[in-house]
Amino acid sequence: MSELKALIFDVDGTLADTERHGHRVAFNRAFKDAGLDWRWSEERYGELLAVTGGKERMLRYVKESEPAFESRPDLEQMIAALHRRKTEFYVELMEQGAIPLRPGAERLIGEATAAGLILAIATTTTPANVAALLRATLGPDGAKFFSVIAAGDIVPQKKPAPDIYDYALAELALAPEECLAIEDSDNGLRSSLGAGIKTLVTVNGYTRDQRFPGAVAVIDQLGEPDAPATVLQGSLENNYIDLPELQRLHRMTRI
Ligand code: XBP
Ligand code: MG
Repeated sequence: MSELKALIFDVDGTLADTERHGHRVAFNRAFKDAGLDWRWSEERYGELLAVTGGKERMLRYVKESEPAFESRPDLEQMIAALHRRKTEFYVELMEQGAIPLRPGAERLIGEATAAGLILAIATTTTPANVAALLRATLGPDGAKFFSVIAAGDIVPQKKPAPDIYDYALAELALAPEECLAIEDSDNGLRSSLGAGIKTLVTVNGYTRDQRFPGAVAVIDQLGEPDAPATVLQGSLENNYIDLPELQRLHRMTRI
């Protein structure tokens, strides 16, 4: 049994609840800014989250809901331009402090760092978005907590493919058995398990009803001593996630 050496965090939905009031709002602002009458409601966005990656999500939306745009010869450039603008709006929202970290995230980052664990990020979102969130929530050099930030288009295939976790493992020079991933979605879990990494799932409003076969546990939040987590699958010894709990989950459970 390998010792736990690194925690690999997903970002969207895991470190922070960024989708509903962050990414979705930024997409809608970019659409409006470009003179498009596309508008993604909270409910529609929940369906579109089945597709990871902002550009890929917009393409799916065009296919499903705006077929007139599908035949445009410049569709790819149009989507790329919308996505650049969306990233600007998203970074702006983060700079305004629109989205806090989820309960327990900052405490766990501090505890793990103090104990000498390596921290990394494996996310589908654009690197600028991660940087802006970490700056806004953990301070101007919030990124310093993470030895590796694997994000966005650096790999051929986004989650649920394992590529981004494989990339993070290679950068960390660690074996999957030495790591534990923290994810919030079925696509994220498939990605981390695909890379052979044991995974704890913390659900949110968009992912609560998904299924998580193979997760070491599923909880509603990392929790705090005075704000206990609810266990949805598996069991915890404590009622919030701290380092001993993560080490126990990593030791006890097989994929
Ligand atoms: C996050 C995503 C991303 C964000 C938008 O998934 O799917 O597409 O919604 O980011 P995960 P971009 O949490 O599984 O990594 O628009 O920058 O792609
Ligand atoms: Mg996620």
